[in-house]
Order: sequence, then structure tokens, then C-alpha cells
Amino acid sequence: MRIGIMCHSSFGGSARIGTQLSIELAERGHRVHLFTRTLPFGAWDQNSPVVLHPIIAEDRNSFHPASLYTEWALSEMEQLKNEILAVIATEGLDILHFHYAVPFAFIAVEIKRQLGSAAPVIVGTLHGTDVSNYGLDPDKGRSLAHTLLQVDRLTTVSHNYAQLSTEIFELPVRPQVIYNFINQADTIITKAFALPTRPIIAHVSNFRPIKDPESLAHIFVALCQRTEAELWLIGDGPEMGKVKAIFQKEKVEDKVHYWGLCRHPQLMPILSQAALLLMTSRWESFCLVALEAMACGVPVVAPAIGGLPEVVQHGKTGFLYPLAEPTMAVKFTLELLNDHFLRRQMSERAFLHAQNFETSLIIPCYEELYQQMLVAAPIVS
Ligand code: GMT
Repeated sequence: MRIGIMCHSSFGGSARIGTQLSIELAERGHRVHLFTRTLPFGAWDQNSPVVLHPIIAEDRNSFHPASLYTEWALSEMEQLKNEILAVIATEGLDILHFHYAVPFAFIAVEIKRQLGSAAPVIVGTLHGTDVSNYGLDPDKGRSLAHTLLQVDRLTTVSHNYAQLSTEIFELPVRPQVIYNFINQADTIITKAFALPTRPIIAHVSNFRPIKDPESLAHIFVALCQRTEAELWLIGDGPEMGKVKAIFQKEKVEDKVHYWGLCRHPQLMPILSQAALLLMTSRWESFCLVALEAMACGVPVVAPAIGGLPEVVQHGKTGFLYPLAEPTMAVKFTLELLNDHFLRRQMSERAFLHAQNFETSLIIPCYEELYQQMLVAAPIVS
């Protein structure tokens, strides 16, 4: 198939899923074009079979790579649209698939309007704040809902988000659930099932308010009175200053290590040294990093919100605590740190459970979906 994929180029999960899906599909023999604003975050393999189309070679506005830049200028949207139209004109596209609705749904639907029956099949995957932030904004939500109605098929990353997006956008058809995925082969070399010498609590995020990094800081301060564990912060973002101020005030800075931004595959050797991953997000449609941690055999302590209960098995591969009860996060973290047998058991179960989200199982779901759509609406090329 000839497939075009649009996604953000940032540190976030939707960018990673969009980019990795492109690579996986190209390695399976499809002709894949990846359309982004700038170069994807992290190293891009120049020998990749994916044809990459960043519209800006170097981002002079230098947005923080942890920020999810959605406020595209109209000229940027026009540029990306023209880049896609040029590919359609020269070699054709069967499928145009966007990851994250803003701004890509608008661009995709405009292409469909312009090309009519010659347009590729439009598939859209809703990832997180495109539903929970934009959907709830009275004006933006209405125009996005109207746009999503014109997309040929929507998918999302958990049953929880399928339900939420159906309600928020009043969708006539519930989006199909296709979970986030991981290639565990990337992590196996770093997995040893050995208990780390120092207990390390890892947290990975883009430090946006939705990740509630302040709660994380307070939970760690409470833990410091009961454990010698260190906190490894992997990532960066707008709330980092507040987090550092809390650690300074509470005099626990010497127990915190800042790794800065690093993503797959550099993330895995770091993550796999941790005793557990601690997340405090207010919302997560899925929580890709929870899956990445489990794939390294690292159990997860996280709030029981959004899609997290579909990823982390409470009491088996980690612990889920009620969002409003951070003291439960302290309790579960201590339980895992203090009970080595439990930790090892959960580590092994987490590692095995992550296999349910293997690329070899999930990528064919996208391929099948594309096939079905093409059979239903053959493309004029
Ligand atoms: O979590 C973020 O802030 C980044 C965001 C994104 O769109 O890149 O992640 C969302 O998409 C990921 C991939 O589907 C999911 O694993 C994350 O749970 C989701 N984030 C939120 O829902 C807050």
C-alpha cells in the first residue's frame, strides 16, 4: 500500500507512535511517506526506508521538544498540505493517516475536500490531549468535532479514550481501539531481572501540567522520610522549575538525578535500572512510557485514570492508585521497594505482559484496517 502518515516531531508518545508505525510499515514493504513539521525528535536513520518530509529543516523558533506544538501558522498548514498533495500527484497515496488531531485532522479533511473522489482514504488516530484539551474547549471542540465527522475512519489508543472521544465529539461511530505498541527486542539486551543495587524510582514525562509533576515531587518528598531511594527524572518541560523548587525547599535535591530529554532507544537502558516507574498524570489515554517500563521489566505505580488500567494490571504488573489519594502512591511505592520478592515477581510479570503490545501483534491491526477501508472505497489513482 502507499501510505502517508502525519505526526508531531516532539518528545511525546503520539510522535513516537506515528514515527515508529511509519518505520514498521515501510519495513513490511509498504511505500511510506512521513509528513512532519520538523525532523522527528531523536536520531533519524538516514537509511530508513521511510520517505521523510519535514516542512522546516531547522526550527528557528526553537520550541522546546517536550512541548506539543499545536498552534501551527496557517502558512505551515498550507505548506504541509502542499507537500502531501505533491506526493499524491507524483506517486499517489492510498491512505493518509494522521496521529493527533490538531492540526492534522484539519489538513487531511481539506485534502479530501480538494481532491474529492481522488483523495486517499483518511484515517485518524486520537491520542490524548487532542480529545481531553481541545475537545473540551467550547469553540475549538466544535470545529474539531465537525472535522472529525469527515474522517473516513477514526482509531484511538484505549477503550477508555474511545468512550471519552465518542462522548466529547458526539461521534456517530466509536473509534476503533488499537493500542500503543513496543518492539521488545529493543529492550531485551538491557533486561537482566537483577535487582538494582540502589533503589531507583524513575519518572518519564514532558513535565506538562497534565502529568502533575508537582504531585510527583510531593510524593517523593514523603517517600524520602521512609526510604533511601533516588528519583530519576527523565524528560523536561514547563513544570520542571516548580519541581526543582519543591526539592530545594524540602532539601532532597541530592536524591534527585535529572537525565534531561531522552527517548527510545536511549531511554531503555536508563529505565531498566529502575525499581519502578512512578507516574502521577491527571489524564493518560494510554501512557506509552508505562508500557516501555514494563517491557524493561520495571513495574509501574500510577493513578487509575484513562487508559492506564488497560495497560498496567493492578497487583500484577504494578499498582494503580486513586488519583485523589497520593498517599496510596506512597504506600504502594514503599511496598514495592521493601518487598524484594514482590518486586521481582512484578518485574517478571510486567516483562511478560508487555508482550501483548508487541509490534508484531499491533501493526497488522493497522494494516487490516487500511485493507478494509480500501476494499470499501477503492481509490482512483
Ligand atoms: O502525554 C503527552 O503529553 C504526550 C501525548 C502525545 O500526544 O504525544 O501522549 C498521548 O499519546 C500517547 C500515545 O498514544 C499516549 O500513550 C499518552 O497517554 C497520551 N497522553 C495523554 O493522554 C496525556
